Amino acid sequence: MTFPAGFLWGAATASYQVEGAVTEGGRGPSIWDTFAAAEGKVLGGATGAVACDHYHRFPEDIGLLADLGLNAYRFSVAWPRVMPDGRTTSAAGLAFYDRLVDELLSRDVVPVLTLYHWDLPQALEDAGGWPARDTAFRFAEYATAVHDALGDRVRQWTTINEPFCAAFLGYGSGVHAPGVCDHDTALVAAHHLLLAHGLATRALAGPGHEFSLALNFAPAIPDGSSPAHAEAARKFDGIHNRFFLDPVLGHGYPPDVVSDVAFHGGRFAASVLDGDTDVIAAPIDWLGVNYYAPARVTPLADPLAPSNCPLPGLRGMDVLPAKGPLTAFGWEQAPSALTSLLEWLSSRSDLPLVVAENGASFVDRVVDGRVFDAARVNYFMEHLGAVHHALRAGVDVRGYFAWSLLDNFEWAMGYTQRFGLVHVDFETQRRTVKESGRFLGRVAKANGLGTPAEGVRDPRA
Ligand code: IFM
Repeated sequence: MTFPAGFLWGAATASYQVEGAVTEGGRGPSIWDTFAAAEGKVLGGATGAVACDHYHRFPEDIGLLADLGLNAYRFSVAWPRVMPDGRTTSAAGLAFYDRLVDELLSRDVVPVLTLYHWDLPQALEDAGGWPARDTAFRFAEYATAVHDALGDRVRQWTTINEPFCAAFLGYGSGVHAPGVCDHDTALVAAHHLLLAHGLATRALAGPGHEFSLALNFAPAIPDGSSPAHAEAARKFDGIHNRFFLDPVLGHGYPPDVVSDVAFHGGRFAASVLDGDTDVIAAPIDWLGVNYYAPARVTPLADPLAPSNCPLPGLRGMDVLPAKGPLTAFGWEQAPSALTSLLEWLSSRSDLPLVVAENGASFVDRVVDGRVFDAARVNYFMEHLGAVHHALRAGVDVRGYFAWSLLDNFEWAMGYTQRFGLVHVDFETQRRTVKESGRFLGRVAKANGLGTPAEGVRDPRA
């Protein structure tokens, strides 16, 4: 497999999952600090208070990434570190990211900065959170503050990571912070997250920078070939994928999905004000594609029957248990669905695509100072193969980011799911590079670190 010159080969993390140091440098509390502190919300009562201690150990971590041969690091900025109360900028908070970016550049690693990966300042949640329209405007101010501080060195910007999870898991099923269980509220939150993306993209747009957002896609695979199966797939795909993608591509909310969700009480429709969909369609430069697994769907006899899948408006269909081989999380390994996803996205828009997250949790053991995670090596081999298939079919893929650089705080699952290229012993904070990290680094070094072909933009420039 050869990949295009200039391809971004990276690994990703998110602030709350790795940084720790939740009270240092004046950082304010986030919704995840509050949620994790509440009993029974996170497995084993785990929190991100220490996590990977990346706040103090980032030079070592960036050194590991660079030494592997990767050329890009996708990280997120903690809004409550930069604005402890959600509104007032903290110089100490920004200074941390200043040091982080300088460290990356000194190691020739491209910084790919995500502005929001779920750690909303608690003060803004107290003021209404994402269901409040004002939060979108506060986000644009926060984005501007970060951009003013780092825009001279950071070229690649992602506004929001996986608005699906922030809205539907945070305010719908309640398994993520802030733990609200109300589908109507979740739909309004989703709209405000997309609005926040558009407002920030408009506010920051300018020469020399590239903007994106990262959506998590779950391709719907019908478990049969009847029209009812196709309809089940339409419903799942609609609320999981197109509800977020279509407005960003400038098509507005998909009418079939809007009619599916209408029975929730109509607060969603009322929250979409004139001009909002134009804001959400602010031009971006590439789309971040987060892919882990497809969903196998089957119709129910009664099209109005409740679904076993807790998403707004989903009725008349169920999601079936994943088919093997599975990851430790129980997620299906289906690399070919990644190829079809990339091809489908490319058929819908000319935007360049970056696989912004892809990876798997497995049970890893350190033996004699090494981690032979053969299952994860195989996972990366197959999924890179899938990306390569898409490239050969003419899809414009510009990069691949493994989730994650480090084993880390896996949200409601605490520290029980290890996704890292680097093993972290959470007792000692000792890092051990896994075989999969070496594998990915070897592929990166053998590919795409050269000068882009004529006419191809160098994402690192
Ligand atoms: O850990 C998460 C990440 O924060 C967002 N995407 C999926 C990953 C694995 O669950």
